[in-house]
Amino acid sequence: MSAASWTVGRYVVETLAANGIDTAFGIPGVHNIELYRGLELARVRHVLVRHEQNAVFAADGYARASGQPAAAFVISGPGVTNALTALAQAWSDSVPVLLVASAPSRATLGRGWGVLHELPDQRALIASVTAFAGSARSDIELREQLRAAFAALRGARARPAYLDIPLDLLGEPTALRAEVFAGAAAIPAPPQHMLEQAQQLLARARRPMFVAGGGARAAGAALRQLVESHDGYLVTTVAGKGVIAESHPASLGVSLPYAPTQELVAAADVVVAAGTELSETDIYTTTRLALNGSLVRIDVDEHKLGDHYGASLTLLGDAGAALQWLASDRDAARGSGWRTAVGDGAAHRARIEAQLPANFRPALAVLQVLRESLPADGVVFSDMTQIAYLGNYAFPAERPGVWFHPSGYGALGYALPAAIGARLAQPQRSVAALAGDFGAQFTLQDLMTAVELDLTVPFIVWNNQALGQIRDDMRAAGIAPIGVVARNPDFVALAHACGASGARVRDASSLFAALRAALTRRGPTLLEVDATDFHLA
Ligand SMILES: Cc1ncc(C[n+]2csc(CCOP(=O)(O)OP(=O)(O)O)c2C)c(N)n1
Ligand SMILES: [Mg+2]
Repeated sequence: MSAASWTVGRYVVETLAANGIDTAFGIPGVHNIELYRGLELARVRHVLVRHEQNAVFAADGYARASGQPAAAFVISGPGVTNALTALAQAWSDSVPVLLVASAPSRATLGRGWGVLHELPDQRALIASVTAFAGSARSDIELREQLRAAFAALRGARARPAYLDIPLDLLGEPTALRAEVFAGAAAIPAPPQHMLEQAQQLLARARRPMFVAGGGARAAGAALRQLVESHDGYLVTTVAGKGVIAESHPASLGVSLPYAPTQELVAAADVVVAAGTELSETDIYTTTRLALNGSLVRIDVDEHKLGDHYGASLTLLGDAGAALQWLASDRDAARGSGWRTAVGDGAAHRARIEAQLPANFRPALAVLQVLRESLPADGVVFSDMTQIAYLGNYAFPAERPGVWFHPSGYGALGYALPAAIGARLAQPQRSVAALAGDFGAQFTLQDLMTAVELDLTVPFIVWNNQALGQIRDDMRAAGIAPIGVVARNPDFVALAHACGASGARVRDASSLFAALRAALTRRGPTLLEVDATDFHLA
């Protein structure tokens, strides 16, 4: 096709490519085929998935692993509604995913004529889980919406964006050409006078505690200096996992859900919470941490600063820049003596681990084997399963970006498609998926995508023959366990039927050997771990 006859569909793809998007996960349909016209010419790779939810989960994994926005292409109506759960997951965890959908033709929109794939208001359905949702009626409007979508994806708090384009518009010729939209402006540090107030609070602190979330992921060096010079502690959320090595003496790891850490946070006289929502899913067991000291919030999201915590001091701006400023105050190196008196991270973790029930040991062993079999920069994508709730804390992370979990929204089925996306984003890194026996079945069909693309992805299925957490919760609540035991497929045979490798393992040394082999084999390997009869050696 000559440049003179670009369609709007091609213009969209060329614009995505010009702005750094090199992969689109999707499923074509008659409504959006015009998006596919330009895919090859625009150097954008298309990855055909087996369900639109998985297109967005894969784009999410791509974005989390690479830090770059990723795209998903879906059709109007069912393509959009299928994608909605995964988009909500990306919203909840602040992941920059762009969903591009078709819409029925302009003349029919909102009229209720019952055209194919009709929704009363497709854009409205999506708008609440995106930072920008546009529905274009002309190429000129589309151009402004693309600009706005990229601004949202690259915003201070990166979040999903959505565009829908009527199918008749997608096929129209346009004189527009791809352009590179201006990059996001650097996020400013909080105002100087606020930083100085935080500095003074910290200078007087006797028992300082730092809490780091995803917004502080890039601030490891500053956080390390701060906890060292103040003899304080650092605890992270899952999104901040590994921001400083979890073996560092000041690190309490991802332990906010555990009583010993909640007690330590309550005993702190200054708590600096940087780039974290401090939400229920960061803490569990409660929606609000008990605090007795002063709370300093640092966040790019103004809304978080005014939430139910009622912070003593709120710093609006980039958490990394703020922490760097605070850490550069060399005179502040006074050493409060708190950590020296109370004990370091390792001693604290020993207290947590002493409280874990004995039946957690097999899961702990599997997490340890996973750590040992993966290279230092290997990545794990986990699902909503008991072993992952434990792994949020217990999987050892010596750097950020090696353990991902669908924390905020908690959507089952996340792990496998997200791992596929991550492996495509970073083919030089080892990527594994970890799911429970029930959650695995939500998105298992995308094993075929990994087979088709020869993706080396070990897929560990933690098979406890139950919806384990729900069963345990029912028992604890005195409810007869109903709907929590499901008949499973023969996972290994199913893997083989898909053309994947597969094996069943029930001891740590076989798991280690199987994982090492899976990490070098072309194509995916499903490893079913027998959780009800697992041997630690
Ligand atoms: C989409 C969705 N539906 C339902 C749930 C509720 N839920 C959370 S965990 C779970 C059971 C998962 O079972 P399994 O994957 O076997 O993990 P286990 O708890 O046994 O380790 C369910 C139904 C959810 N989180 N997401
Ligand atoms: Mg289970």
